[in-house]
Amino acid sequence: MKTSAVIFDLDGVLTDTAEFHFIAWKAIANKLGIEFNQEDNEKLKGVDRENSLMYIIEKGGIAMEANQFNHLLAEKNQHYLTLINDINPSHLFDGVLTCFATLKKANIKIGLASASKNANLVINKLGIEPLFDFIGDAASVAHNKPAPDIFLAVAKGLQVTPQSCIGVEDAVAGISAINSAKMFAVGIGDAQVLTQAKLVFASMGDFEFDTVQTAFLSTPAT
Ligand code: B16
Ligand code: MG
Repeated sequence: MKTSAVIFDLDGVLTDTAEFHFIAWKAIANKLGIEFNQEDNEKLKGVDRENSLMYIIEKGGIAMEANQFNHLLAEKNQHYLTLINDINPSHLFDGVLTCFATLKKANIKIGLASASKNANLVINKLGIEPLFDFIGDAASVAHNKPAPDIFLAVAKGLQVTPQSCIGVEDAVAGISAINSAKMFAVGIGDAQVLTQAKLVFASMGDFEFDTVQTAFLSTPAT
């Protein structure tokens, strides 16, 4: 089947916000007396805000009222917003603009499927908002990654079938979401970690659309 769209994740694929999420979650965890390290942060990649805090309080084995839970979510986000304040086009990963130009030239649509409720703000700061044909809204889907909802919503917004889409993700939860959506999953990062992806590139700078397209075309439809 011909590729009709490539749907990108944001954090970890187009720019590196993981470090900012790490700093903000670590501050919350430490305030609760819970240790939070890079290994924990790795597990939270692609995981939405509520489930990330759930992971931390479960790790600490503590119970919490809804009020305090919501207060901590707001506090983490406030801290995160301060940390991303200085993001600008120079924070775009190498290779992203070249890749987008290749897709435009080939008449392939470009979508965004991020779990982040701050996605619009970040792509604005990166200066790439006008390059997308459709931007998914993490707040409006019923289930977050690893559920396929956000990827399916973006395919719908782009008016293409999921089977004709390629999804690009840096997180295990995101690759699962792409596979569940019956799209072709491309990983960005460590192939030993992203084992469920059909193809993995170490970074967006290594992303070769021809290689992806060839692999996609030679994969039998499921
Ligand atoms: P927010 P992605 C995800 O974005 C991040 O990987 C994850 O670490 C974060 O917790 C999640 O967004 C929610 O972000 O708190 O800004 O709504 O990788 O799906 O683009
Ligand atoms: Mg990501």
